[in-house]
Amino acid sequence: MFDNDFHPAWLPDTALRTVGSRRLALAADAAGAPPADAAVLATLETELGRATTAHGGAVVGPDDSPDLLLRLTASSAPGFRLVRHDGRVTVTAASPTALLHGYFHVVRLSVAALDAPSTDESHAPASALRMLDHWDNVDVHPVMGQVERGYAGGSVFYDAGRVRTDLSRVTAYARLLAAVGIDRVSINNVNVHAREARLLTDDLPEVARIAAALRPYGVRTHLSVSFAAPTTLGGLPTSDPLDPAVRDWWRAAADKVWTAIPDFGGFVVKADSEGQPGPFAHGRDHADGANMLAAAVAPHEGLIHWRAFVYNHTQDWRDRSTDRARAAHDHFAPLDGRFADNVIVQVKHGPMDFQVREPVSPVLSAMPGTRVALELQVTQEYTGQQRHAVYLGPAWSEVLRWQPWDSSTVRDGGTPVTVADVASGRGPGRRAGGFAAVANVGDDRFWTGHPLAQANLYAYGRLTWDPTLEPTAVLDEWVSLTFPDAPAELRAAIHAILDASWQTYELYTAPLGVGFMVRPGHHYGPDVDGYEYTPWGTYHFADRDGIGVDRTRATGTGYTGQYAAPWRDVYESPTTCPDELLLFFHHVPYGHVLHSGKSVVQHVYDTHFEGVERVARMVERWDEVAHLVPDDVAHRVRDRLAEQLRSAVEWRDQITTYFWRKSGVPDSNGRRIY
Ligand code: GCV
Repeated sequence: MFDNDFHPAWLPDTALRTVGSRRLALAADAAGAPPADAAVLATLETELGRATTAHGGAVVGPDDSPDLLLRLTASSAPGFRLVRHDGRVTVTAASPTALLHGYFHVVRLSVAALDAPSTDESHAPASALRMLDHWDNVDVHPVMGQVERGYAGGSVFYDAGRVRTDLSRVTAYARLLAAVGIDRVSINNVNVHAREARLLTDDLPEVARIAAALRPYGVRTHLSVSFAAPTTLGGLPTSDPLDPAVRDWWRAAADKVWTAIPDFGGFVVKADSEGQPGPFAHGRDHADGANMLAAAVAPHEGLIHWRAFVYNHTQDWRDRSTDRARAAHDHFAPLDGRFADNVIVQVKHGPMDFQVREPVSPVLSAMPGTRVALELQVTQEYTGQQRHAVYLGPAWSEVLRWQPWDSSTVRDGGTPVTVADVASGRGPGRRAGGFAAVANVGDDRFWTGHPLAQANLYAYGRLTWDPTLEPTAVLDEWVSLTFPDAPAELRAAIHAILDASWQTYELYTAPLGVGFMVRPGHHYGPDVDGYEYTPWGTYHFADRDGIGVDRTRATGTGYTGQYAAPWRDVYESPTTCPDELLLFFHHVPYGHVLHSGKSVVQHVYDTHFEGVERVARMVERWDEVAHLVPDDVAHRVRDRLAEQLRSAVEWRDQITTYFWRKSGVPDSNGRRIY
């Protein structure tokens, strides 16, 4: 159901109160600007009018003593500059989109931006590329529904097999994204089914309509394409990337796309992965495939986001030598240096698949001669599906701050290189690949199903703009904007519920980095052996004596060898491996003693009981403050928390029972296990 009476998320009119009560001015000449720039300048005018009309301020001329002046300047600097002097704030930027980001920065800081002491600050994003990938299908897919791994209703773009007639909500979405600095959106599923493939050709005018709805807020459109399109859409006998006719087909297809959408961003490709076509079928490698597409889009300065999520999904579970965790590195690291400059290899943050706890993917540090993007998952596929309150900011922050090398690998300024630096082009190697993430919105009234899941989308934007931000401070920003008059007790309760919610989820689900243990297919709720005898390569190898995957060089799959020092050695030994990743790297007896001093099995019992207790406290905290938010928010959150508690109990009972039955080791605290 399409609810056009949607929640304002972090931009309710009350969030504009401070800015809107002032004298605001825009100094920019739209005459002669390219259409995309002119569209954003028109938006800025609209935004200033909207804020001042609602809150009693005025839009004035640049020379009429405005309190806030937004000025477009000629400069090559990215981002925007904010100067506060003599009680006036001037924001300057070289592009209308950066100026818009600067305006929303002032909205976010409110009084702190307008009424503080004099300052002169420059604000630029860590990377120029901050993208959201929608896994939206045009048609409702018989198994995956309209949005693959979508937990917020239908698509904001499509309905009943076509692009929506009314795209006003897409523009409202772009506004929310602009307020957190996201400026690229890929609008269809990376699993490109027949209906969606046609977006590239027959339905291009419809894609142009979506691009027109996103453009006013400076958001550029990208498309996922099928590598087999020359055959399936073009009728060619092959899609071999080295075939001249295939190259011509893609060149012509790209020309048409950019004719229809001059500011189009580029293509996203999932190739040779989970049944999607790719270069392997033609005896070519992924550099051959990506570079062929790169050549087609290069005349338009387009980008190819080529996903590194390539592994064997038809593995024999009996075969313990094949390790899915190794696959991306095995396929891509040897290709380093061969990708064209406009190819970005997009790498999931962990080697498996967005589990609640994984080590950081070794691919991110293995390709210094390649533009590499970090891929996160905002949609909560494996983290409670937006029925559980799980704030992912802290999880992403850990990944962004992780240092793939020892402290001798430094960036300018001498600080050790982090994953965020690698994605931002500040690591060893060449240019930035930036950030991408799977989106979590749908046509739900609250955008995200669970109203508190809005905070994840907000945090993705803010943390990829500035990866050094503290996730709890980002959450605080979200609360201030979303609930502008939040009393201290509401703010405290939301922090109490969300700050450590990622760790809470980890406590009651798969332990110590072992991953999965979810119900196959939909991936919700516990099913400890659900994936154990399947072809998907996601095993925990529990037997009567122990559990975990031996990924060591000494006796296991050798995966630890894909890391640079010091991690290759830290992970190699159970003595130095961090507890939270122990079962990812090692098969250990149930009695193995963790750094915490507890045995593995007792840790499993204790964490699962504690996890449920924590969720019970989350429910209580919400009940105490629910009267402080609008009724619809109060009820939706209450319903979701009730489901989270039910589900956490189920997880606890299945996991503790499983470990008790396998190991025969009783809980030293004598709690009820079945
Ligand atoms: C779009 C996981 C998900 C799939 C998804 C895939 C991917 O396997 O379960 O639904 O497919 O990741 O990232 O391509």
